[in-house]
Amino acid sequence: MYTKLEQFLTEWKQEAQITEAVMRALTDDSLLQPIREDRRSLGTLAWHLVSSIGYMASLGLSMDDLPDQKERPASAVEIAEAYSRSARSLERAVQEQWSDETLGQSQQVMGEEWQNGASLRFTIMHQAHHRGQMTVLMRQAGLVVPEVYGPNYESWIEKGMVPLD
Ligand code: NI
Repeated sequence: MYTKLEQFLTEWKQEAQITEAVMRALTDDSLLQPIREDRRSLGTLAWHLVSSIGYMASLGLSMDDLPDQKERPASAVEIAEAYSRSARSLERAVQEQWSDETLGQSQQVMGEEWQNGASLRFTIMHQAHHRGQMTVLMRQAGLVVPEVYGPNYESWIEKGMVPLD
C-alpha cells in the first residue's frame, strides 16, 4: 500500500501513460474481440478500466471529469479519451483532497476495512491485470500493442534482435 501521496502520484502517472498508449491502439472493430464466446470483450474490458477509476469516488474522492459509466461508447477513440480524462481526474482528486495522513485511514471496501493507501494500490494492480488481458485480446484482434514494461515483438525485430520465446 502507499504511505506517501507522492509515491502513488508518481506511479499513477507512469501507469496511466502506459494504459493510455494501450487504449489509443484500439480500433472500433477490435472492441468486439471476446475473451471467449459470451464472455467479456476487449471493449468491455477497456470500459471496465474507465469505470474502475470512478469507483474511487465511493471512497469520498470528488472527481470532476468522469463519464457516465452506463454509456459505453462504441468508438475506440471516445473510450481512450474518457480514460485519459478519468485518469487525470483521479490524479487531481488525490493530489488535492488526500494527504499522507489520509492514506492511512480506513474505509469499508467490499465489506472489509481497507486503508486508502491500499485502495490506491489495488487500483493500480487491478488496472495492470485488465490491461494485460487487453493486450492479449488486441493481438488476437490483429492489432500491434504498444510497449508496456519492455520491448514488444515489433521493437525486437526493428532492433535486429530475435524476439524472446
Ligand atoms: Ni475488474
